[in-house]
Amino acid sequence: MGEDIYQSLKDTILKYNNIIITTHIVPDADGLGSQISLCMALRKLGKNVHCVNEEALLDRYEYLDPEKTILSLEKFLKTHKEFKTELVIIVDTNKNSRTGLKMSQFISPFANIIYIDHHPYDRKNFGQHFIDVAAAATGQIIGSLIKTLGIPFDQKLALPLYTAILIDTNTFRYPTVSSNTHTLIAELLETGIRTTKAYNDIYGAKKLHHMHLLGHILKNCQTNKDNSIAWICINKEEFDQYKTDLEDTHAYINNLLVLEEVKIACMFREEDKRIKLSLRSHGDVDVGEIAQELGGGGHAHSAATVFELPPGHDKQKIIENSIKKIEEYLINSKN
Ligand SMILES: [Mn+2]
Repeated sequence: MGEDIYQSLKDTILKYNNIIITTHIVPDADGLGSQISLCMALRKLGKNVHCVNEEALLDRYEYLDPEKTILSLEKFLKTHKEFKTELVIIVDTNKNSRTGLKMSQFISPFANIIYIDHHPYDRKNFGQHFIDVAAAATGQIIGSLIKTLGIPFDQKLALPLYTAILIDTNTFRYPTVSSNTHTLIAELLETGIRTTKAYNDIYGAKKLHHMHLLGHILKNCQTNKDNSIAWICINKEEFDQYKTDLEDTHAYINNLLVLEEVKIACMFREEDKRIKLSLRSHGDVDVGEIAQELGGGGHAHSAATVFELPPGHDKQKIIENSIKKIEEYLINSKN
């Protein structure tokens, strides 16, 4: 994505005053950091901006949002009845439906909706979509946009973006990390944010139940015959039993990539009436392609798909079938 696209993104945004920024459901630090930083930046330009999400911000992310930019949809509708939305910006996803059931219904009627994202996109409706698949994180795109808007970084703008990139690159270890990523990181660090604190605030603030569930899940990790595929599963009952939440388990899958022979890491996570399959690789096997074959999508190193789970459906069968298909993909890609 060239500079001209940042310019047209800037031109688009500057046309409107009343703006809502949202992101995908169960948002990670990339979605949240991107919307928080963009919101604070646009407020510096005098825009009337709010971040509105399907759910309220989890306590553990509050430090990224010093101006309390994020409101749940429910709260927003109660407290901003008169807000005349002119533009909706959706970050870190390219599908309206991913913003959540209530949120996508709320957004759909608005005339001006744009997407800022780094996930591969099939280019239908292109024009409203500002996609840079080369960016390591949506936070990197937002950083470039803020620079294009001519707004200098300060610590409040920098910390959410730094954290977004940290999380989405699994601490700078994915193939999407480029010199552009590090150039931006250098500019963010020049504001004085501290790397150790930023790291510990996001990775080092887990609760004991997070550790216990992780131990339980990793203990039951399985691999196929030649150890090229490793997978873990989290059932709904386990979330309740360990008093943890979906979002807290995002990074569990990364632990599988330390296995010596592993090419593809999989995590099957039971959500409300569905199973989310997340896929990771070191980048040499394109898990985005596998996810696409299974009805989802994503990057070469990080992708996902979702299986609906009608009542009485066999979870184990979904897992077995998926592993079989992934194995077939690996065999075929060798030929
Ligand atoms: Mn992202």
